[in-house]
Amino acid sequence: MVRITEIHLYQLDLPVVGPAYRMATSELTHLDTTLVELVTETGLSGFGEVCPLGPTYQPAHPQGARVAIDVIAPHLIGMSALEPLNFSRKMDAALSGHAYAKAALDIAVWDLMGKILNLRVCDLLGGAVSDSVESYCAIGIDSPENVARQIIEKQKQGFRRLQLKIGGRDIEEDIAVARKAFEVRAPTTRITLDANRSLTTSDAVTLSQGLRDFSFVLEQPCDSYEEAKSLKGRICHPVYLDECTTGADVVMRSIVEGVADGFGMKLTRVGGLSAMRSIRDICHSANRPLSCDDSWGGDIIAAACVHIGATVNPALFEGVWIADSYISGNYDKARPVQVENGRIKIPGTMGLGVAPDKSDWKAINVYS
Ligand code: 0XW
Ligand code: MG
Repeated sequence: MVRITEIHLYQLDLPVVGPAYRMATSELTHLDTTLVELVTETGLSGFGEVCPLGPTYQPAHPQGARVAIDVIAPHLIGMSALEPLNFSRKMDAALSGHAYAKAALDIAVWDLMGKILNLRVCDLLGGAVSDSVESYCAIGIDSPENVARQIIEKQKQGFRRLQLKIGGRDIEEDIAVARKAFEVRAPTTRITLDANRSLTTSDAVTLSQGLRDFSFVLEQPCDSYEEAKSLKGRICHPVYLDECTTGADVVMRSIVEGVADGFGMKLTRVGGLSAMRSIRDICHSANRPLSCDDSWGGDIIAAACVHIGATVNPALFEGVWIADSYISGNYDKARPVQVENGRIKIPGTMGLGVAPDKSDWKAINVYS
């Protein structure tokens, strides 16, 4: 058995490169990420990360992640680095809930296990379908002209799936943006309109009926699961759930009740790679498309999304979104996790494949 003997907790500031990242519920210029490093008695390290997307995207915040990790970490010292299920059970026995904080530790144990066994995380999760994954691009709240200009540019860069942020304004403005977008969309481009929970059911119906001649996915139109459920039969577009899918139980319920046609999944929302593997298999069994994303963060969370995304059935895969283009620099300058021609290569040869330079990480605590 290889035991975990130390856990290091770090914080890093991630100012948004370029204009603010604008969604219906927030406009962000700066993010705060939390990183964990699990160290074994043999000196190997596994890394994990969680970076909430500001204080209003989800019920998660950076300070909360670090306090929750502070509660959990001491209970993990001495645990095997090769038993992610027992590792998760120990976390749940130490603190109820707080999946987003536990996710960083869960991702780190998968990274560590891969390094010990000399296997990539995607191989530990069942095997990759190819050596890279498709990415998609999110275009923030903006005018019809600016959105159209960005769509043309992103299509040239090789993106085949584009997510347009809507909401937080008059629904007729969203309809105008969408109409302009459909004018410049290439035939092979798939469009998702992502409201990030901001629409009323009335506005969601108005949007769908007003754009009934266009094909697109409507992602997380309203805040709650019940509001999404009430849209059944009243809108004419497929609905993907994102923010309200807090775990495999909600994913299963939304499939059985016919509420979700697919999912925009976030690893840290559901607890990390262990939970995401279960959700992947539920979606496979129910033939539901899903993306493998996270809210924000650097190479470590990006690599985790790529590794699980690489194992998803390509017929159901909606891509991996990463924040790389909004972050200055990479944790691993030799092997950055980046989008090229609309795709992201699976990093490295073992674990997550990221060897971070920790020189500018602020150490918060060491547990041993
Ligand atoms: C497009 N994302 C994956 C990036 C931001 O974190 C928001 C999120 C979404 O789909 O809501
Ligand atoms: Mg979304």
